[in-house]
Amino acid sequence: MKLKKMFTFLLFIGLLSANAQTKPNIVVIYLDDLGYGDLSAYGATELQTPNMDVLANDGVKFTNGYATSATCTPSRYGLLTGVYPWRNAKARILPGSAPLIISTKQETLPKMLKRAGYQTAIVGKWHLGLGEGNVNWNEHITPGPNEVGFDDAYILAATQDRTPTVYIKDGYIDGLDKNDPVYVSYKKNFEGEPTGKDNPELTTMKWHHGHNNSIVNGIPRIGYMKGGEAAKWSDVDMADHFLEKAQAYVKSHKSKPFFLYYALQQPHVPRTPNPRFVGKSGMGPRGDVILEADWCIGEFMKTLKDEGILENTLIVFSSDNGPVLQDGYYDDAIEKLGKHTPAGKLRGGKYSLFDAGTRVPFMAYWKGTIKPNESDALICQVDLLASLAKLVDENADMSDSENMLPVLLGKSKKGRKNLVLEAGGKTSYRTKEWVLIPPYKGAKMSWNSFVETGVDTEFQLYNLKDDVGQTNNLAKSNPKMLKKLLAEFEAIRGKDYSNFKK
Ligand code: NG6
Ligand code: CA
Repeated sequence: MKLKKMFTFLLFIGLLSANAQTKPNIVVIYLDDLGYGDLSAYGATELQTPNMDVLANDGVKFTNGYATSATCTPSRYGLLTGVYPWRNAKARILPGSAPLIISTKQETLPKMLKRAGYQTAIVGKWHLGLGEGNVNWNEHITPGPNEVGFDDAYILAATQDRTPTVYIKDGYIDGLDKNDPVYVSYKKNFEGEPTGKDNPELTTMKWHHGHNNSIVNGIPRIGYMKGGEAAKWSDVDMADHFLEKAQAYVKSHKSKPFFLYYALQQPHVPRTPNPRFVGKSGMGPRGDVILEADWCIGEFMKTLKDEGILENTLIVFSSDNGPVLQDGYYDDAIEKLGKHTPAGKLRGGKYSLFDAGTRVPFMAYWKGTIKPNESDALICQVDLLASLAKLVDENADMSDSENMLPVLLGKSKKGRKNLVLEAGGKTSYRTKEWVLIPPYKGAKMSWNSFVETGVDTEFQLYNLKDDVGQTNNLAKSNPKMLKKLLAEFEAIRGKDYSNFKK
């Protein structure tokens, strides 16, 4: 009798662990400002990205994969909530002192996966705000990632070029010395603290636009900060630091299904390659940090393999917005670019309503399950919520997210019918073939004067099938299509979308 009980118990445990293995781990690898043409798998010839290429060439490589926005905060909002960022007026590039813009009551990707039994974690860039305003950085900083679904969070609060320049672990500044408290302000400097503007002699990186407030590690930042000496990050070690955290997480959580959002900081400014990568690309720091990110991804994949979980892990790779060269510092990104085309054949870049603003590298890799495949299906990061919910057999409170699981896994090429994309608060409409950009008031070039924003006071209509570079405006010659697309766009977006009235 006893033996029989023991046997039943063992069978039960066996079933439990078998069940655990039916749910794959899910990793989202998310880069910052990596362009459609920055990977060799997407046609770059001047840069080699062998590890990212594995994900593209041995997984599904999407050629019509989109971020929801041409900047960071809104894109990350769309990715994590399944809601178009233009529905939330607060989803704009945030200062490091901004409050959390995801409601703690809102559905999120990690919350959904938690309900499905997943362990959830973020390592890397957050940039969705923290706290409820007037954060005391020396106490528990909340709400933040932990309150919107992440069991574990090891983050940089905003961007590498913004204060506070410290890591935050589950709501507490990592390595903070209580006797040297951290103060942050985006309004005024703290008395006696040097700034990039007044103390250029203390800087090792030269600012060219903004980026002239507090100086940390010789780099002038956006935003002021005082204190927290021991907790300040080392810029050149940031990539290694996040990689180590991501690897450690995988090792310590591999016995149960996990969701890891690994949000690398490259190639956003300030570009600070570790000395191991300096000069490796011949393209200056921007190329060097892309190679560094590629190496990190290779090392991370090795960990998955060594831990025996590579074949039970779905990896989705993408970038939060398109590429930019000079974005706040003089760092040779333009001077040393050579023949490299970060946007590939696309027009525009970060900040742009043209396609390079939001069309980004997008791959899904799952060794042994996904067959290598190139897909031109229209898919967006906002779809991960619904698609992954389907994968793990969980309900999700969906808004703009569409179930693209068969597309994600390469079993179907029937993508979305349409998308409403955002740049600088302005929106455009994309179908499989067409792009409609309605008229807006505003600058034709971005603040750094290097990127076309796509803003015009005339309607723009492009057929991407024959004109991927968006040079031939068909708005006047094809009024029928213009009318049709405008009606479809307004049905989703509403009529009150433009700041421009004729
Ligand atoms: C802009 C910054 C830019 C970059 C960007 C955020 C200026 C003039 N420009 O406001 O350098 O930090 O914000 O980039 O300050 S993002 O990828 O996080 O959206
Ligand atoms: Ca970005």
